Amino acid sequence: MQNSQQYYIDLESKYGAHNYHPLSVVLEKGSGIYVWDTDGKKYFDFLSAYSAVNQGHCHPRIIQALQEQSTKLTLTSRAFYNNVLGEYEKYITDYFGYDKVLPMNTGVEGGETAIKLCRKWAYEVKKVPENEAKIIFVNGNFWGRTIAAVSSSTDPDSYKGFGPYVPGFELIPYDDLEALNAALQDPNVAGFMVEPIQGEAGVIVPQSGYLKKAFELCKQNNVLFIADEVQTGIARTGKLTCCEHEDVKPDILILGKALSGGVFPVSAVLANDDIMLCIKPGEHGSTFGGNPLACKVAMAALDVVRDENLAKNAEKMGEIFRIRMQNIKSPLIEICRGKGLLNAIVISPFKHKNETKTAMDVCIRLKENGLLAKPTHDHIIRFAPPLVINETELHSACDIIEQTILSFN
Ligand code: IF1
Repeated sequence: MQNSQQYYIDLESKYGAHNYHPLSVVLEKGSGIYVWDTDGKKYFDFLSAYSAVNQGHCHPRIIQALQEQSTKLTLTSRAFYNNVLGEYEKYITDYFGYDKVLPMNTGVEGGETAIKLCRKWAYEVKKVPENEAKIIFVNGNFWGRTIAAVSSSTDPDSYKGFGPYVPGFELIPYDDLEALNAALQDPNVAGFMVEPIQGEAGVIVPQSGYLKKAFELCKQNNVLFIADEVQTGIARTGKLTCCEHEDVKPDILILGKALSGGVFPVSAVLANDDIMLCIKPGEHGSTFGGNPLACKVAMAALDVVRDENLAKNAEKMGEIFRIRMQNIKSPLIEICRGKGLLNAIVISPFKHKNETKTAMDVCIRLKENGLLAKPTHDHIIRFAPPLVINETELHSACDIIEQTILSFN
């Protein structure tokens, strides 16, 4: 039937590539922390488009910036100057405390850019022999879907069947300083790229002090510390960047997702001059990177983060959330972990009415009860609401999660 949710689901199935397995809900409207399906049912959005809508859906200030700029000038390419890019570059470098920014679009392009920049720096500054530069990654990393990104992946779903792979990448265990120290002894190592909290791996928080020590080890060995804060950045974990929790200022900082408040893809790579100026005209770029529409949207999105104190709110709400989860008396929840409003619960496989159930079954029932969340790796549910959520709303959402979990007892 036209306009039923099944109608839209069938359309996607018939005409779209089958590269996703969404929860069966069709959304048509979003505002703040809520989304509505095509039947008018309202949900708490506890995924926030994988942390891209930290500022909440359709934030009026961001949408206003979009509307105003969209009638003036949207894209010039970088073949010409535009009157917004420079203003944005000043704004974002002040905001995060770096000399320079290189604007891109998606998160994975940010990662690609960081790796190119790091390799270039290795040859020009560190004097690594040509084509010998190595970048160290950690097991379980996720930074996107390009050939380079899957070449560094340890998840067969991501890499299997897509070879041959990009050379020059090395893998070590996450949260393992000894392994990092050993890997850094190779003089051809140029960079260490890491998520301060691993998102896709299941919200894996390293031991306290890991980032700080890893950064110091990189410094001792003249290796660039590259932070992939595409998911953890922009207030999600209770600070502007997750690295700030340990007073670490990465040599290269990658941002994406919430940089536009979820309006469209905007990413950025930040670094100081000694690194950023290694890339010369013609050596890197993108048609859409730094377009004036994106620049205005990103400035509005970052204004909102600052003016609405979203980092502080994420920190406070996150603490309440984890306490609420820890107080649920159910054998289903093995553990709740996270920082700020990037959290996950681990579900132990369980039987309900003689059927084996997984995190997906919990998410389906959460959806029926008015809260959207997505499982990762069968047994983990990530909870990441927009950072504009207030305490009353958070408690209502926690009530739904608690009642849903208890309904399986
Ligand atoms: C998908 C997860 C989130 C990222 C980090 C770079 C990128 C991502 C740390 C690339 C992207 C996504 C992409 C999305 C699923 C998703 C995800 F489930 F895989 F773990 F966010 F939680 N660095 N993360 O998390 O950014 O190019 O996509 O803009 O469907 O692939 P992108």
